[in-house]
Amino acid sequence: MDEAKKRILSGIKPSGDLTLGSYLGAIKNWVALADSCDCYYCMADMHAITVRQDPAELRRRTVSQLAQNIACGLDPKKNVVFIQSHVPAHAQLGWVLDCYTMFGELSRMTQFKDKSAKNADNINAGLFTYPSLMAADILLYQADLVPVGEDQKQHVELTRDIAHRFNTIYGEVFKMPEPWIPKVGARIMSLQDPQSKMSKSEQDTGGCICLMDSPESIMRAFKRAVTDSDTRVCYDPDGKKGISNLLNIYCAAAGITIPQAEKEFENKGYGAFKTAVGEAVVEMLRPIREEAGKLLGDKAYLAEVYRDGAMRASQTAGRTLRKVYKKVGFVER
Ligand code: AQP
Repeated sequence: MDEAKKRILSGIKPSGDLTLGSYLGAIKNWVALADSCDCYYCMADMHAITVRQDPAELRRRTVSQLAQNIACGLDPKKNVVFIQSHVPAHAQLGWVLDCYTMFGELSRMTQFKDKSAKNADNINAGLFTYPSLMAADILLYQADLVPVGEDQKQHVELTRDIAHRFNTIYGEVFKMPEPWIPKVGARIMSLQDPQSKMSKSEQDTGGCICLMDSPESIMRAFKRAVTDSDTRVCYDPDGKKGISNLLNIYCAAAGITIPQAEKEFENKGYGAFKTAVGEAVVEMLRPIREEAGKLLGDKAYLAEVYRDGAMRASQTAGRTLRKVYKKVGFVER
């Protein structure tokens, strides 16, 4: 490893098929960091089971997520790409950190409150301690930066609090990580409910675009996107949430700024604008869908990638775990 390079850790849980939010908020930025940083990315299947999953679907989505990551440009030779459950150190450090995370801290997490409200019949302990497992994911790799969308910032802040608490007792064991939030695409909203985040576990609402969706279905979703009764295409995240979300998506897909997009659609009305956003997204996702489709036909290659990733991730993670076990007083085997 090049010592001068910053270390990155991030992950996505295969709780649904990857969305435009996963791409713009996370994967697109991971790809951009590959040359300048030392990167670790996981398919966070252990986090996914905090909500009930169909086992066959979870397996399918985990491998499909790997194929889509590679199709998005994430080179598994330059990056360590692995499946979280293949590296037992995540669960092992997760338990230790549970013992250094306070009940009150976990109770304040917005995601826990949201998910508990949505899964009232299954408010399990894993859903509650999700942030300490996420802290383990990050701290195992001594990450400097954690690229996340806005919604995950609170969890990275809690990771820092846990690391600080542990380091204060035992000395400098963990590197202090910083959240890295993209300037564009940090919060892509649902096309049907622009007050809520576009989420992969809510795919039957019509508000979600998946990376593997057909061009026809993408166009249909954009044409039906909720806007407002005005006709002006202008950025106003408080007053015009739907249009502002579409502008964010358009700018990310077309690689232009908000003022440039506003100028382009001056006096053009919502119909033309929605069609243009749909077309820009179709073109952005077309090569990803085609390449992922090809990769999914080569299961042996994908297995080779995740096995190699698990081996490389385990080496780094094992070093931190051994240090932690020693510090807390576990007897060496
Ligand atoms: N809509 C979004 N806009 C911007 N960034 C997003 N991310 C997710 N949705 C958006 C970012 O993608 C990364 C992976 O997220 P995750 O799968 O670990 O968790 P999540 O944020 O809970 O994702 P979902 O899609 O909302 O999953 P479900 O429906 O299962 O809860 C993170 O960096 C996240 O910020």
